[in-house]
Amino acid sequence: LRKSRRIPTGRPSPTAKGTPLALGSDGEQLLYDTTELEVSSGELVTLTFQNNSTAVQHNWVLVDGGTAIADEINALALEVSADLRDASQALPPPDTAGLLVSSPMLDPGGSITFSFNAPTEPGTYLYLCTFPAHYQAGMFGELIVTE
Ligand SMILES: [Cu+2]
Repeated sequence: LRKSRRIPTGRPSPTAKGTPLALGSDGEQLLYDTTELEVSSGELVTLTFQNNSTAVQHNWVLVDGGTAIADEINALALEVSADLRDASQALPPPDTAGLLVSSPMLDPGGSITFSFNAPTEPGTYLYLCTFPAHYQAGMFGELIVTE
């Protein structure tokens, strides 16, 4: 596992310019409505994430790799929520190795826009929702970074 790059995590920056990306949760399902996003290496991206559910919370977490690191980070988030006995706190600690970007947990109907720099190394990076059981239900997708 490479050392996590320091990328600001999930801070709203409404004035930041950058390639706009948008995705949401898929209605009431434990899925994203977009399971593939494409960006260029290192470019500034401004992502809007919309929780379209009327009932459950969701977030958007980008990891530095594929399923192995996503599994690990999801498990960490679950531990945090179990310790606090609060599913809405199922977030990976900010300094977690392999964590690139993490939005806050959004309430039903909520949305957030924030900016981050895409990874510089071309490849496929998983994003997932770390609310308990959502990742296992299929709430993940791929960020494709091209040169
Ligand atoms: Cu979710």
